Amino acid sequence: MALLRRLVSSSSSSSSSSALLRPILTSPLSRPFSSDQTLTIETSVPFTGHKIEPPSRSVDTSPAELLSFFRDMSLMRRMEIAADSLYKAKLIRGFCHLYDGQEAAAVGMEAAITKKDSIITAYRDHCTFLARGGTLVEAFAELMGRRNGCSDGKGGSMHFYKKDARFYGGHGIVGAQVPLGCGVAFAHKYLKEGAVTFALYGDGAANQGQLFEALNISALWDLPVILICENNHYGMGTAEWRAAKSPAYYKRGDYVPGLKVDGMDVLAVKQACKFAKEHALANGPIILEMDTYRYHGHSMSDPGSTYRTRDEISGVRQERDPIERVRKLILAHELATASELKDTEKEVRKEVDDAIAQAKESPMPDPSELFTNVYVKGFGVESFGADRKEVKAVLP
Ligand SMILES: Cc1ncc(C[n+]2csc(CCOP(=O)(O)OP(=O)(O)O)c2C)c(N)n1
Ligand SMILES: [Mg+2]
Repeated sequence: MALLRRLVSSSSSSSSSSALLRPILTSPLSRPFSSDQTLTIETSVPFTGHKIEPPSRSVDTSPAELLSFFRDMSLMRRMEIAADSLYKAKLIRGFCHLYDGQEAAAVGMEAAITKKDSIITAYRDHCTFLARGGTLVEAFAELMGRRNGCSDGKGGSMHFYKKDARFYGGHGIVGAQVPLGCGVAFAHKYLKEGAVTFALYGDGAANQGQLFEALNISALWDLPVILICENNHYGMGTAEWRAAKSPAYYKRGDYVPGLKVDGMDVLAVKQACKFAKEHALANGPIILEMDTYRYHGHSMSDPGSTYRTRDEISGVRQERDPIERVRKLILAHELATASELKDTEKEVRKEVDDAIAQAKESPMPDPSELFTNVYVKGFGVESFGADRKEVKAVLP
């Protein structure tokens, strides 16, 4: 049972509030807390460190932050479930990897950092985009290949971007985003920005050679990069024990410190990311392994039930679900009633439905856009034959 201490302090929580925050406290005076009061909550599982002393399990939060966590994660869950339906209705085509189950990682990370910091991830990217301040309309329009999408409808599910919030995608080649993230961290250091990069990858990607190469140079140059291994225990249909000699991913950096984190506990994620950011700015890279779970199959072509049991999935839902964990905390501390939380879920549902309707109104990209934003503007690209002598085509 999580330990909650009520502090008398009326100062607001030290973390930045979420981009999606909409307080749902309707009558704060009837509540035992004011919305910005500091609450200190202990994580249910301790952190485990590798070559580093782990941070405290006591996490500072506030009623407003817990309510925003509930709302944000519910919105993400609803978005992913709606994307599943749109895919089945053939309104979304191509690849589509859903994030439901893993929401605490995206939301907790965002609560610990600012938009000066950068994030780069793989193809399971819808919720990270939302957490960075992207809108539901941009997300659904992108999924449906429409012009109002966050990548002008040309990237689809795997290639969400939000450059103004330093979200650099959205990458399909397993592990390839990690060296890119280390490069972004190099830029932060070179430009003396005091910012860090969070480079996310999966347990399957953790076995990729390029990760170790990028980590070596990042450690050598003390780059402010945080490698986050979102360990959902499967790489497509392969369980981690079939793919990894050592599934202790937080230790896999050898000489680089690491931390194992309960990735289903949004407060633990927030604490770990705050700690990692401070560490990375002062000392260079650190690995965070987030122990998490995906409810859906790997992608829409995977029912997700042939390589794991239904009991395993329902067990995680019952015991570790990140949204239910926050709901219980809110109810236990009377920050909102069960019916107010249900109302929030109804609001979220409507918000998602409205966004889908709006996204459907967006036109498809114009055929003249086929090559724009693919190659550097103005450079033009020449396509050669195999002998590099004969120019086959000149692209805009
Ligand atoms: C270099 C490369 N190899 C193989 C693939 C095919 N592939 C796509 S996702 C995936 C599994 C990755 O699993 P993990 O890193 O655990 O991420 P998760 O899907 O669980 O989030 C594989 C093998 C690919 N996209 N790129
Ligand atoms: Mg995985």
